[in-house]
Amino acid sequence: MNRAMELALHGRGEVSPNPMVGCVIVYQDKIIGEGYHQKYGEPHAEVNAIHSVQNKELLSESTLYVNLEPCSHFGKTPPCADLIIKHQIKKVVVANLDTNPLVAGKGIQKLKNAGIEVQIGIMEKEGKSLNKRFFTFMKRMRPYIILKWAETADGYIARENYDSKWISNSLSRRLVHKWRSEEDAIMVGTNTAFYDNPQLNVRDWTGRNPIRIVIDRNLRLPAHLHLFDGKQPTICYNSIKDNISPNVEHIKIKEGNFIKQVIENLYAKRIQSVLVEGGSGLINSLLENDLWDEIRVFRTAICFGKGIKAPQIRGILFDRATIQDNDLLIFRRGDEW
Ligand code: AOF
Ligand code: ZN
Repeated sequence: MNRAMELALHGRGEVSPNPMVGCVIVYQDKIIGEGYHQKYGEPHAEVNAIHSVQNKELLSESTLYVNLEPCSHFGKTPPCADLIIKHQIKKVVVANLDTNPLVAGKGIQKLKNAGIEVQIGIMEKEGKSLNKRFFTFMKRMRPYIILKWAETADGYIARENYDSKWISNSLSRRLVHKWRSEEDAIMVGTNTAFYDNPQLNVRDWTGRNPIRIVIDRNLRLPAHLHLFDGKQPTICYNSIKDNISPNVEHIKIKEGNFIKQVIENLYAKRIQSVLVEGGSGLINSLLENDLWDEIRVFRTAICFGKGIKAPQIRGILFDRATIQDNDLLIFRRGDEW
């Protein structure tokens, strides 16, 4: 199962909004086949693993390990459960049930009905963590939301003039580029877009550029900002107009809870994860509405004395690291699964 999850990770950044799935086939304690879900819309892990087995006659005496329940539905591809049954695989070991309502236990049932021995829950926690984005998307019907900021030792994220230089260091910033490549979208508020003029792309790492999302209720942001350069798909949520132009898609939000509707719209667009890079206004409104899953904070020894207050951290410390003169602290909700 460890190997299956290792394989699954190769799909990172390519399979969303599908989960990352890997599969290993074992005959007499030897791996005879491997595969993983490589790209959204393409064959599932089990199909690739079964196809990789040279001597298909061994399958009826083999065990198949897969980190997600084999699917039972006709989606972009036919059901994996049917393929497993067709090859009369002896035993199937699964980490997590598929919470997609189209599957949700039906895959397991199909296998059992065909007389296949099924074992569920091996490395369940690791599997949930691996596919935290997919499971959150299914359970909470919204993207997995990561809040990120850098703060001084005395709790500021910027000076009064919004200058936020000298908090994070070059290595931390490079790490953020890696993070950008791992999520479907990246989101900033109006002030961050205006004062930092960020490009929100992946320059200091190798990987795919996320969709850029900016909140600009009253359309105050000037068109010359990097965000509107047309180099990446960009969405601007506002209260004024719906419009699609080559450089930016404007989406009008109705009266009511603005940020909640933004997140609902991201779900409707099947954006499975979003990295929120500030500023404090946007992050605070997400925290207040309980719309978050993970907080990643860089903390430096420098003090500003005054400025723009950092949001209040919540959650449970999940991981920490030292990156040159920054401490990196990662918090999670603690009620994920
Ligand atoms: C599996 N093995 O490798 C994956 C599964 O549109 P489709 O056909 O690609 O189906 C997508 C759904 O299938 C996805 O939402 C999830 O429930 C399941 N993904 N299942 O047996 C795989 N990637
Ligand atoms: Zn499948």
